[in-house]
Amino acid sequence: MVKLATTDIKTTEVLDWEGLHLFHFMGSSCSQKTRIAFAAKGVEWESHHVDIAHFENFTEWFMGINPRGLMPTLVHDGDVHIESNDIIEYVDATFDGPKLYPTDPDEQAFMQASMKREDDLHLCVRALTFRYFLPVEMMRKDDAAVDVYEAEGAETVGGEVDGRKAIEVDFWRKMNANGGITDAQIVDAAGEFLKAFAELEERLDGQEWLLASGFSALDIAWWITVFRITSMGFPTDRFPRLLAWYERIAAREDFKREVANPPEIDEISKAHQAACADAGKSMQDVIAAAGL
Ligand SMILES: N[C@@H](CCC(=O)N[C@@H](CS)C(=O)NCC(=O)O)C(=O)O
Repeated sequence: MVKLATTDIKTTEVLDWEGLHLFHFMGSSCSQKTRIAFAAKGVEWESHHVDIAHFENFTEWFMGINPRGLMPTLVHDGDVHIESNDIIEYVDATFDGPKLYPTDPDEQAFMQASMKREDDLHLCVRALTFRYFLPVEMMRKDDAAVDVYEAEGAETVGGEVDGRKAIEVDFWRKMNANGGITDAQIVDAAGEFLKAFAELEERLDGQEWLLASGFSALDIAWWITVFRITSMGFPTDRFPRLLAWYERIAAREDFKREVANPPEIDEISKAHQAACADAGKSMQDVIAAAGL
């Protein structure tokens, strides 16, 4: 689990905070995951909404509590935890309520590996999102904002020199240099998800949830990814068991509530996807042109 060392934290006022504080952004998939998990757990938390569309995560204050500048971030009784899957695991272990992590050692090992697989694909989710969710001019981080991001925050996470921010900076700068997310990035990301979804499809053979023992944080984490990319046109229907699992969960109010967009954003998003399709560049068009 990724807990910050005191030396990583430049915004020291949070060291005195009591209770459970979640820094999150409405439309961030990783934030959605944690909010769904917290509701499933039944924990009370104080909300700190950070508007990443207006670079509020790049400010000195926020970078002072998360040197990676990413959502979500948890402050619990003065300790700072980052990384969505780790935050869920920490809250599951710390609070009463329905268990979201398994007790069986084989399931624990599988879950750890599968949560890492899901997290490792985050930049692929991001590539698809930044191309297909909204027009590039609404999504891009201009170079001046990236300069601020690069300059702020500690260089360490958990007391160790951290390379994550450099990966993020590279993503944003490449996106600016290329005028958006390229077809090649879409093909790479979609190819990764075709492989990952085939694994999930196999996992769901003969069982209702990703763990045989029942609903868990693994279903929450993967569902958010499946939701995000399916809603932008990824061909999840190539995987019938995964699609059925996805639709069953999609009908739940606790999931629907956390992934709902404001109607005006939904409208722009739909119009953007329609414009991509009109130009012969929908996600499915780009994938098909690459023979996937
Ligand atoms: N591995 C991290 C990924 C966190 C992440 O990349 N969060 C996105 C939102 S889903 C973010 O904060 N992006 C920053 C930005 O768009 O400026 C986690 O699971 O928490």
